[in-house]
Amino acid sequence: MHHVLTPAARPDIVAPDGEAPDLKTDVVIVGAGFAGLYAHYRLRRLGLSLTGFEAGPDVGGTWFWNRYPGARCDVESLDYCYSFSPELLDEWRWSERYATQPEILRYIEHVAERFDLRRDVQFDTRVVAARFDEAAQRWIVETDRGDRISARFVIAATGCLSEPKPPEFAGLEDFQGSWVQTSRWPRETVELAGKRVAVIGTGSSGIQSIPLIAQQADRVTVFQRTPNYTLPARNAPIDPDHEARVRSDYAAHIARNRLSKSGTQSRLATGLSVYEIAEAERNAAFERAWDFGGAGLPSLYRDLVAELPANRIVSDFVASKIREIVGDEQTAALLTPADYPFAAKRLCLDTDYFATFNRDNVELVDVSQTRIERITAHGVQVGDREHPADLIVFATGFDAMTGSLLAMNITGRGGLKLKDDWRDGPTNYLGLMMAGFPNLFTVNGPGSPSVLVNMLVTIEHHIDWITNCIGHMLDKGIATIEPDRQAETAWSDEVQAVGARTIYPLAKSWYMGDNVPGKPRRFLVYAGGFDSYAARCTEVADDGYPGFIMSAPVPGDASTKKQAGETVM
Ligand code: NA7
Repeated sequence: MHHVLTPAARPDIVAPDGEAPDLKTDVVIVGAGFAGLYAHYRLRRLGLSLTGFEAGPDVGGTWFWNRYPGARCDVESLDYCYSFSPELLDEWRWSERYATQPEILRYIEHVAERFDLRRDVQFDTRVVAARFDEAAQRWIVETDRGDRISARFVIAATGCLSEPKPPEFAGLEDFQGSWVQTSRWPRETVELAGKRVAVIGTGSSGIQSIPLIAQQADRVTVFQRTPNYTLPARNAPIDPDHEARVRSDYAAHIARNRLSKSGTQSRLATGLSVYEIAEAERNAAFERAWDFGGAGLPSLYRDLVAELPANRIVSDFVASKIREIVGDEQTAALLTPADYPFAAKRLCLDTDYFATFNRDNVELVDVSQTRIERITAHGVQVGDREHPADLIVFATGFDAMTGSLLAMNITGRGGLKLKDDWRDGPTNYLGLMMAGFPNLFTVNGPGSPSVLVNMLVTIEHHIDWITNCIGHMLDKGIATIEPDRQAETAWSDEVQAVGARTIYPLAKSWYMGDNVPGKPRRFLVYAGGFDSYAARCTEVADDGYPGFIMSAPVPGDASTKKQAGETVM
């Protein structure tokens, strides 16, 4: 399923003069995960020529790469799917409340097949540079296969959690066993039986995989730098009654998702303050939420997450659950987050995570004070103890939100490099576009609601907005669009101000850039809720794109279709 585009393969395309690119296209779409594929679907309908690049050998993005044991979505299946096609919604049936990685990947493959979305994608190809040519008002995109493409628009559908942190431990080259990253888990079976496995990292990937690794491996040593809050998923086959209710009016269900803060609807939210409820009643409700499973607990009362004393009530409840489940008191204490509020780091959902530490073959090693010193030939050295291992699993996370964009070596107007422009942290307008980088759209970019929201909702929203924007430009004969600096600064300041009013800055997390050494500390997500964000984006488009600069085409450039040209400030 791989084809390479060459001028010979596209005789309709004429290379422009100058540094002749191999190919001229209307839009380069980087990535063929959920976002990239939907971009192909929508933009094809505008009649544009598309060229997609995907680093992996097939579609799937995040769900292609993260195939570690236990990888599963933490948004319910009936919500974590495309909504653009009623027929697709109707014909695809999910088997579980929370879909596994293989099932989600099968779904993405089905969508690619059904709508013929692989057609314009060149797989096994990574974009290594993108430079805006001001004279031609076009992007020159280069790949690791040596392609040079001239494109009018670039859509970075590159994912929020796509650039894994490299294992940052001295001595790895001396290790005589083998090692894997959860985010690059091999497609071949990784033999765990009879192995002593070291797992480094207890974020979502560690929390999902450790219980399954422990069922197969001989011994598991878990290295934990920071304990995480995690709630039982209570995954199960989809509840037929719930499914029937959703399907009885799926369109209305989706419409409600789109009008919500998080792109999903909690089945537990009461709308009440925790202080309006008597303690016994509240504790009973907490217990029911714990038993119901999923991420509903924090939504039970409206002030549980954002208000610190209320947050303390729910974090104490989770701590009591950990003590109840984990037999060894010291291990229970180590597994209990102590120095940051509930849900300030991304909340995890698990299946039997805490109970796994009751197994005889599992040991928890606290590396919060004494750090992992190095990897030795035979294991992991912490202080004066060497923990033997045959296999090391790095579940150490990603250079989130900005990593995959910066990895593309993007250069805008006047030779401005994105990595210099973002030296103090990312800035953009609406999380969609950067000043000085015309016609380059980011999907779920930093400063948009992205990871705080059901990503399928934000993906469809961003791609729809981008498609409408490009459609508007084609109609009006506009060559380029980019935000003005003032609008960019105002938006970026607002993202920080909204973030500062939340609990997120109170933890060290990838939301804040804390997990990557040297990364500036800055809140990377818009926390004002999807509903108000989407309304804002609609308003900007309806009002003729205030905050954006639009320019007329270069004389003689037929690719803009219409020559009218207008400037909108
Ligand atoms: P996360 O959530 O970033 O978790 C990474 C884990 O690895 C976390 O526990 C880190 O501890 C730990 N880590 C990272 N570097 C080190 C070093 N050098 N030493 C010890 N421990 C380390 O990534 P995930 O892949 O689990 O999840 C990412 C998201 O994907 C998740 O939130 C879901 O949205 C899906 P730390 O907490 O930084 O002290």
